[in-house]
Amino acid sequence: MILKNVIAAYNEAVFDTDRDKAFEVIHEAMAQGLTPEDIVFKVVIPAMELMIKAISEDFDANLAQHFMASQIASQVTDEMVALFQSSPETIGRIVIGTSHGDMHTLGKRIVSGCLRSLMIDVVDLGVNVSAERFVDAALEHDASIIAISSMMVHTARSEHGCLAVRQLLKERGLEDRIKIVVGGAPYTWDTELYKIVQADAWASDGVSAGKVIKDLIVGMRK
Ligand code: B12
Repeated sequence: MILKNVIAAYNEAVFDTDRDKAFEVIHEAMAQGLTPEDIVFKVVIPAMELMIKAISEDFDANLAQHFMASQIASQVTDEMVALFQSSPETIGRIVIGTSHGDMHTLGKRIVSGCLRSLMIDVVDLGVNVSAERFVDAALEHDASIIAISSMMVHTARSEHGCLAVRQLLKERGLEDRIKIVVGGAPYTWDTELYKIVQADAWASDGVSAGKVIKDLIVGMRK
């Protein structure tokens, strides 16, 4: 099955919200030589983008279909990222989660997968994570980065989100030891937003997140 056919068959399965078919297409593609990285970056993410385009034309009408499609994409991504190629040495450890009040999971999962493939240890705290939990978990796991995913403007700007994490780091004297990286749609819409919410850095996707995080970790070691 060549890539073009895999993409067409996977898109059709996702638009039909046929989970079993989507997995069948992916497994067949892998049997024929596509790597897990190819599947996430060349098949799953472009299909998500198509779906996002469709939903932006009629959000309410497509919401249920889109939710199902997101679930399929999340499940496929989870299976694939566990199989990403990796080298033996880890660079550092981060905790990641979706900010307080925010239930969007897919971006975070993709970022986690990319980071793991770049040999960054990732502790996933899930969705709707409070500021206290981010900081406590970073200490518990000896992580040097707190990565916060926010898909909605109000959760990105919320006083319970990144701003509260910054406040806690200040109060506990942890700012030299733990840095904050943010990402998600609101930050791509306003590339200065990360400064307003007092993060140390932001990244637009999983691959650039890897670079930004690696630079921060190396910077802290100097
Ligand atoms: C899928 C989706 C949903 C799904 C979520 C399913 C799931 N399991 O995740 C469902 C249907 C459940 C949903 C619900 C809602 N949604 Co919604 N949703 C979306 C949609 C269409 C796509 C998000 C997505 O999955 N993108 C695909 C992934 C791959 O991309 P990504 O998340 O951007 O992630 C990439 C980067 O941003 C970055 N990144 C992401 N996180 C991080 C973190 C770090 C640290 C870094 C460095 C980088 C990074 O890397 C990722 C990989 O490249 C967006 C529209 C959009 N254009 O984004 C709306 C959108 C985010 N949703 C929106 C809204 C309003 C809602 C609801 C309130 C709807 C409702 N009325 O109930 C609820 C909120 C529920 C809640 N409390 O969280 C709005 C937010 C509007 C705003 N201005 O804030 C949007 C923008 C739609 C719109 N245009 O109005 N949603």
